[in-house]
Amino acid sequence: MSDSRRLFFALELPGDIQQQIIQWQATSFPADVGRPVAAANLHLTLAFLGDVSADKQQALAALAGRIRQSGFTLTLDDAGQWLRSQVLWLGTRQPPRGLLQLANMLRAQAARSGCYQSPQPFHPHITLLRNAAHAVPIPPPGFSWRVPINEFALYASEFSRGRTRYTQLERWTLNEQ
Ligand code: 3AM
Repeated sequence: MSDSRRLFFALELPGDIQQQIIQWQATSFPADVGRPVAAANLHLTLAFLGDVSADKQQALAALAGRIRQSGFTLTLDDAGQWLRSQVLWLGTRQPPRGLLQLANMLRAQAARSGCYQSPQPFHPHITLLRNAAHAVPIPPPGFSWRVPINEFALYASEFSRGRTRYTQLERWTLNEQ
């Protein structure tokens, strides 16, 4: 039996923001536009690791634990659609430096540990709808959620009985001490 799991590093969103995002999504798009991501699964991916063995998971977690940087505020004030990946997303017009620094560090650590990293630049986003194959009008963002980010986490992605579930495995606080 394989001991590898599909892993990724991501930012978790506070529960109240998750609920507000779901509400905005439900009132802004027709129900048949795509498959909504469940509130508890809303996250911002920092680095996708792919299928990772238990040993490599431990090594990557140890590296992540050595990251020293401050928290930051994420302002969610943008939304869009990528037809190629059929994703409708929420994002930020101005990614804070801390977010880019954290994602770059985790992606570099993953690459050095042998996890394939896409050559595509990092586009911070929160996926709201999947299988959104047809272009839909995106209402002008009548929102601007400011989300304080003080930690990041390692997640496992599991697919069973037709559902994807993300399980938080470990988390780290962002502070420079
Ligand atoms: O929810 P988002 O889109 O931010 O798209 C997948 C999801 O991110 C992404 O990893 C997150 C957790 O599943 N993902 C899945 N396969 C991927 C791949 N081969 C991938 N990202 C990059 N390369």
